[in-house]
Amino acid sequence: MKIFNTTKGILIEENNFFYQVREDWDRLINSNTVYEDILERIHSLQPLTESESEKSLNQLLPPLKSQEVWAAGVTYQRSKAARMDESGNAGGGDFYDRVYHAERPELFYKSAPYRVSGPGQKVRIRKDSKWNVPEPELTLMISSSGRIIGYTIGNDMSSRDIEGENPLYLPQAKTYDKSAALGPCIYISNSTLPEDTRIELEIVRTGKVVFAGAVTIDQMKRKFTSLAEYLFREMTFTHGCLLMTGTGIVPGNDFTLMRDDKIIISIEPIGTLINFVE
Ligand code: DO4
Ligand code: MG
Repeated sequence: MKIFNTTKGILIEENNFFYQVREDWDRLINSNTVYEDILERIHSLQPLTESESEKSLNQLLPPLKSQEVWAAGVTYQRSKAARMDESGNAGGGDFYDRVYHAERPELFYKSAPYRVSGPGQKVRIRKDSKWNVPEPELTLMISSSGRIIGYTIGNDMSSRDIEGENPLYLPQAKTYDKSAALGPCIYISNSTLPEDTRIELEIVRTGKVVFAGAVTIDQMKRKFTSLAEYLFREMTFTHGCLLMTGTGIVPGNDFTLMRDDKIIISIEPIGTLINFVE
């Protein structure tokens, strides 16, 4: 089942049929039984026509309302290697190696909901940065009781020169207007995602693919449940929250994003998130 947030309200896709649900996003999404709750409700609803659902799907919003966005870092070997490389001169390399092997994960605040870009919207690179990449990340939707109830796709836009200069600059490298993109929906199922779930990234510049990469989630060092457990240890999330789980795809050191680049992130069965660089 997929739950889309649109300018016209909430849209549910189940078995290739689309339904409009009149409900507040925060109330609908923040339930450990959201899958069962919705199944029960849509039985009494009339599916939308093809043109009605197409119209709503053209007006997608990021799949959140009051939820904060958090992120985990250095959860894949590739991320560890890239950070150690970029921060070598600042003496920060060792921190990344240590956090990769430590029991406690790296967790950081990524975005307030109003700074998040949705499907088709612009993401930004900072004006005071010269080295920027998208980070394609499987993102967990977690209920206020700490339970993982669904998945979406996240882009954790990052300024590599700023975080590489000094690890203490991480919040500036990671958190600024339109530095987070999420979508296209919250995917909900009563089973967990298969180990061989692939995260794919493609970056297109003036019609040409200038970077492509992929990783499977079994390459991740940590368990999703453990990340959620650490996040909820000393914090309450009244409306639940979203947690990006780290990147396993980092372009080579000679790559930086440019204005108008198209960033395409796909994770089946969730879908594809497309954004453009402002
Ligand atoms: O520690 C720096 C950030 C790591 C990160 O965002 C990632 O691994 O995805
Ligand atoms: Mg990241």
